[in-house]
Amino acid sequence: MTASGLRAVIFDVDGTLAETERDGHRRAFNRAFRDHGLPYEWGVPEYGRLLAVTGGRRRLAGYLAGQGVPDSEPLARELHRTKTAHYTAWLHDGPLLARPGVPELLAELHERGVPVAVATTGRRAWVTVLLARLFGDVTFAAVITGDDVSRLKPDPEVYQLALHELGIGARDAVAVEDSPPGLAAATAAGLCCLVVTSAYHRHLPFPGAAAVVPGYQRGDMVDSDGPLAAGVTVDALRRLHSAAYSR
Ligand code: XBP
Ligand code: MG
Repeated sequence: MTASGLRAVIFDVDGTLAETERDGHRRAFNRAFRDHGLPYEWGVPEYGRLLAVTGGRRRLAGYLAGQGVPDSEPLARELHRTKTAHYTAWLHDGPLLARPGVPELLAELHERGVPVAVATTGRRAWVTVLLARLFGDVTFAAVITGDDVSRLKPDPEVYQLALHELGIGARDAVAVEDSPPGLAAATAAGLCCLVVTSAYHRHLPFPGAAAVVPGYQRGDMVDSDGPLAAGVTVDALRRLHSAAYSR
């Protein structure tokens, strides 16, 4: 069976569209701990390990349970509410940038008539703020967030919903992810997935990825003969997509 062509590109948000974890989410979690009078502070390497659990509230609940907090769910819920408020404020005013090459890629996808969508475990309250601030002139054909699913990545639900909203099949799209749980979610949904590694996930294995690159731009590429040698362009995504189905 051959692919029917590239009909959409579905992007993860954290780590993929912008480097948000270390200075955005992590600091917002730490401010929430302080606001609630708790003696916890997540350092940079420790937070990298905690990212194995997707979803801020689940991350908190697991951590609190590990600290011996009995019945950690209600406290995790409250902390997460505070964290989301801090993180949203940072998205409004903080030093937030898209990853280099992302605005150009989104513009090229628009010019070439390829719809774009978002599939993230993050909460809608801040996802919309981030998208408006960084990509205010981009129309996303679907934005699926952690509020829309009952199971977070690595479960494929968020990608299945995005495909449903786009009205296409898994073989019609490419997913772009930065992390192992994100890749697992995309491939479990049947998608061809390009991994553009982010700071926290640079040296991890990505089994099943169509390709793994450290950035979007030509200068980021290490394999000069690969399909992505000129950077992550629409043509490169099309080549990756058709190669995924011709093997
Ligand atoms: C990112 C996440 C998110 C953020 C926190 O995973 O796991 O949970 O760290 O956001 P991915 P919330 O990039 O794979 O979607 O606090 O809003 O959950
Ligand atoms: Mg991510």
